[in-house]
Amino acid sequence: MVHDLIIAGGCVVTPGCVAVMDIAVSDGRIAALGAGLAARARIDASGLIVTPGGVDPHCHIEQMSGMGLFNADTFETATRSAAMGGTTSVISFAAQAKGQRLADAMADYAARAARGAAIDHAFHILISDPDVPAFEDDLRALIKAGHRSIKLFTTYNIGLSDAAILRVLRIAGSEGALTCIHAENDAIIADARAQLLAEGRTRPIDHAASRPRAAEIEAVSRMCHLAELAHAPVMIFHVSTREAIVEIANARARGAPVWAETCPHYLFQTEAVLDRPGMEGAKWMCSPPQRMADDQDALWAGIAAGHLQIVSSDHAPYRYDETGKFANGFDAPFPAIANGMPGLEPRQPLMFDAMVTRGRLGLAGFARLTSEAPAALYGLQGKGCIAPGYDADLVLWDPAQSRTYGANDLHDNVGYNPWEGTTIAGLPTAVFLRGQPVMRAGEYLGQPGTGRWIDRPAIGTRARDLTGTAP
Ligand code: DUC
Ligand code: ZN
Ligand code: ZN
Repeated sequence: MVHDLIIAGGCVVTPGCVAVMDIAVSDGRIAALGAGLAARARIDASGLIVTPGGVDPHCHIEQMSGMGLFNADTFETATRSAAMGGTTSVISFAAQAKGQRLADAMADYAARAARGAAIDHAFHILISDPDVPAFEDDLRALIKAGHRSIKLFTTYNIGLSDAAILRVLRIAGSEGALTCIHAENDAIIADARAQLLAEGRTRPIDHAASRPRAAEIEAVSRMCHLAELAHAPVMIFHVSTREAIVEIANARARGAPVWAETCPHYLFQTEAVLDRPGMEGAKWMCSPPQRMADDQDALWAGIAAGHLQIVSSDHAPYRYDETGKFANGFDAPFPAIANGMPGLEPRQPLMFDAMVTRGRLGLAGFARLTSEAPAALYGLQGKGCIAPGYDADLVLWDPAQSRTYGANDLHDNVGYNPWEGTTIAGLPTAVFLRGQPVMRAGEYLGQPGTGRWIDRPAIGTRARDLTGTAP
């Protein structure tokens, strides 16, 4: 058989092995792996590493924040940036405004993504108001239609009560959806914030003290118990502390249906980034905040032990100007500064540098953490693996190339790079989405509107065991 394309002679990361082989692509899918395959076009990948396209299951795109501020990125700019870094699938949020029907929120986000996205995408149903008309009917219908993940908060002005969370978990569990949770204790945060403000401590570095470790630890523990009680799977978002990992590990050991992710800014940054001169620390403000070196060690150990299964970006883009971080003034106190930073583009290069170039858990671990596990756990059909039948979402990496990030060299719409000055070794040199190049040699080749919505007939938490599989 003559295929459309062969990517020849790369070191290919498949679920079973890492070996030099050819990848044959036909009709946008991986048709065969092996040697001596025939095709109409051929790309020489010798000396390169070929991994599955990155799957980023936690990014905020064209979304209104809890503070009522719109993201800096559109679907067009965010997915351009993702593709440039080697990510070919994203899950962002269909965020329900208070009083809005869930079905209307989903229709709005889906239409905007269909127009703008250049890579494939799905949505978490973000619940901010479970008291709207037809809430339960809409939620069940959306899950049945393939939107198989939900997002909720225990804090911010859209945090849900434990009773509401339990109600959502019961629906999600019975319909087959995974519930993602931003887990921080709202009362602990409010108390810490009030004390800091009373002492006149308002700078970006004070944001760290305003989200005490106990806030995460307590809420993670509580959410694990609610998941266990409701027999409903949960994904704990952006774990940052050593103690929260212990809570997750203990819950999993009890058999609770709990999964968890962390993000590059918790693995590679500490709260010291918030203590830059003047207001500059605002660039790195996110919640939970970056922690300590000891927490970084615990996160890596938690990944190695299988307690954490995913590294996402939590891309939450706000410009360092009056449209974003300083929408409430250039001297705004920390509670009035938007939380979040860009991360879609650097996630894969940062993780490749740490895991492959520096050897922390290796190539198989990199592919599993950043592609295979998120695709499997969120049920993204045809994504996350280099194997026959899967979409030909592929990244070619040159392990011999390196770069140092500059001040504004990402392809999003944020205007600053929180990784400025960081050197990464091992760079993506070509990225393919369903067999079509979306980046080659640093040139963006994607097209807005060509990304497709990814159907999710079932979530994969029970289908595959991705835990405890450290190499
Ligand atoms: N924290 C969140 O919970 N969401 C977006 C960004 C952030 O820092
Ligand atoms: Zn969050
Ligand atoms: Zn987030």
